[in-house]
Amino acid sequence: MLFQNALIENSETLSDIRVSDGVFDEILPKAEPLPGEETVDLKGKLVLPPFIESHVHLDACLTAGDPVWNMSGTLFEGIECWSKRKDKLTESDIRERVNRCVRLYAQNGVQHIRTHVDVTDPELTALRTLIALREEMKDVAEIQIVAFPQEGILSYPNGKQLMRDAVALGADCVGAIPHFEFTREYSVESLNFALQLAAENGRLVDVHCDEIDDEASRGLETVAARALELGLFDKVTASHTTAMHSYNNAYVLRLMRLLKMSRINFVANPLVNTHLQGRADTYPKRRGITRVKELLQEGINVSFGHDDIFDPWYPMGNGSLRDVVFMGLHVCQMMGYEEIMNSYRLITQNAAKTLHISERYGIKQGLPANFIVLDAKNWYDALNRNAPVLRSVRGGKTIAETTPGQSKVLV
Ligand code: 17E
Ligand code: FE2
Repeated sequence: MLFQNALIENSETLSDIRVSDGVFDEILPKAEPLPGEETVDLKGKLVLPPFIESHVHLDACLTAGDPVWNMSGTLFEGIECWSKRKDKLTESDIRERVNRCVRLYAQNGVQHIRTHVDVTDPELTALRTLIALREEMKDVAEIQIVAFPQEGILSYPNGKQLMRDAVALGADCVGAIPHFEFTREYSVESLNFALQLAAENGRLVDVHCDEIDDEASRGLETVAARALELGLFDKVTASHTTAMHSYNNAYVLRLMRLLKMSRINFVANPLVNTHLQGRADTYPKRRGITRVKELLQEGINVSFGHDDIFDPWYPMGNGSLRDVVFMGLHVCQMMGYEEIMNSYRLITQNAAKTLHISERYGIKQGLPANFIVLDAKNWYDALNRNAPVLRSVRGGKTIAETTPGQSKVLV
């Protein structure tokens, strides 16, 4: 099959993309159709590698208000609301919601999802269900699962064993939540345990790290030190790190050296953390987003995630990573021309590094023919006009299509 007239990744010149047996066969300025070859005219639209959701909680998706709404808008009330919902979790309930949510992502051009799944549940119901769905839904999206101890590892009954069980059942990544543990000692011990568990079992790491407006929350330095010492390096990701917003600059200067040496990845969730953070402030109110611009300037990998789709922590969410980038550029003050133009990387190539899939991701000869087509000429245009994803192609097959609406001015 030949996809003609694509503008690949902000290129100003057209390309044709030949796909054979589900793989990118040739990418050329101009290719003649072979006898009998099917052609699709992409009409000079923007083509990107598929969007990657590098941080979401699929087990909790689409549960906002059930059984109670989060009235304060804090992370901690969200955890209490979720704990009530967790009591009613069943396999069929999780299946139905995750199916709807992954399809919502598919409409928006997302083909890879890293989901945190709460394992502070003696039955591990959500984890077992997500592991089954990871296989069943692989034609829609590639799902990566983090064993996420929402209520702590040391501060939850049998927490360490639940983490070990989750890894034995097949979780791809090990999580932790140092800022939620009862004490600083527990916080450090939970991180030592989590990174050691990952190292012993050949898994990735993704820690909910310092998601609090407390400048004394310093799980990050422990994560980075262990990533370096255990040789895990870029297999490790620190998510949220919102306390870094509040760290003093002298400490950040010292920390940055370790962060670079450790080569860990960062995920920021700009929609959700501008909503959850600053809740104990009067005025001025902190934005509570990590130092994205400064990390990128130091050559450290950062991706952006949605975090929530209509759940106890966030009462909105539509599966559009464009909205995540749009918010992130505003709140991180990254509105220079190049910053806007290249910001799709936060939800494509940078997220691929976070998921540790870079070597099999991208629009390159020989790789799986996965790509999306946006109703725009480049990313700046797509972002500014909220252009729909016209088509999502996975393994050479179109798995989602959108027909844009039309509006007219009548005067
Ligand atoms: N759980 C958590 O600890 N932090 C979050 N941002 C979400 C769930 C969404
Ligand atoms: Fe999260």
